[in-house]
Amino acid sequence: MPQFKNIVILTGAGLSAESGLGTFRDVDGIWTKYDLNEVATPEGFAANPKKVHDFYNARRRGVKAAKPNAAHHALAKLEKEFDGKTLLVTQNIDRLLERAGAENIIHMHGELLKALCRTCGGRHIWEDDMSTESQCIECYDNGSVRPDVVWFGEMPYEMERIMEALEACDLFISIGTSGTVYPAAGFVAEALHAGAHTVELNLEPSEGVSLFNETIHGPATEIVPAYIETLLNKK
Ligand code: BV8
Repeated sequence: MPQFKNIVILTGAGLSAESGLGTFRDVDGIWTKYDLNEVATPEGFAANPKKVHDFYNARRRGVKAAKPNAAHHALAKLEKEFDGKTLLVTQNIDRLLERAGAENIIHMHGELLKALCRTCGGRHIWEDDMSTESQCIECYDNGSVRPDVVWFGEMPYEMERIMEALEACDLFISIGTSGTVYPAAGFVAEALHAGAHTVELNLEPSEGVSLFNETIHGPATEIVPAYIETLLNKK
């Protein structure tokens, strides 16, 4: 395997599955229990903000109780020990990569432990339940805050920085994502176009599996630490 110098890693809900956080499209996934149009779109929030707050309050409690698993820790170790550049681009809205010690992370779909104020545009840490009466801690407007997550139909965060990183990378690793949600699902094609080696680490083949040079299937807590060991031990 060649010596890589610039790694971009995309992660999805499968990375946090073994920490007890639900995935979306697996057999008992979140979107089998909730209609995403009602709880993960601006229109759904406008129609019934209480329903959306209840949905995210339950997930926020789960995120706070969850612990990083061996895959999160392996990614933090890669970031520390790899003698090149690494960028973690996560679709997940938990903070398990940070809690495992990773630092260079882009939360392209936002963060559940942050609030976004629709009045002043302020973003700040928010770890408690949120409601239609919650007050923005910056402008003190009541009822103006929403979870700082990217809903369907909204532009993911830091897309320019992500595209630049994909153009410059020589290794693209996709972990725990079904490859169904765009623009994230299109990143592997960008990396391939940039000449990167592409690797899928997932429980089962994703929708984009044919675009990966290398695919390893199994639970993240087993295949991610093993793959990262090979990367770090490569001479
Ligand atoms: C955009 C955040 C444009 C909140 C999420 C019609 C109208 C509007 C838009 C569209 C449309 N048609 C298509 C679109 C685009 C749309 C889209 O892609 N829709 C899909 C459904 C077709 N995308 C968007 O709307 C995006 N925005 O396009 O904006 C725009 C342009 C200009 C100006 C303004 C706007 C925004 C998408 C972001 C939506 N937000 N979530 C929240 O989390 O509640 S999406 C949601 O899906 C999560 O973020 C999640 O991370 C993401 C992707 O899912 P995965 O992470 O892949 O999870 P999934 O369950 O699917 O798969 C898990 C995988 O893990 C599986 O493969 C499984 O095998 C594996 N696994 C399970 N266990 C393990 C495991 N692997 C390893 N180990 C295990 N133990």
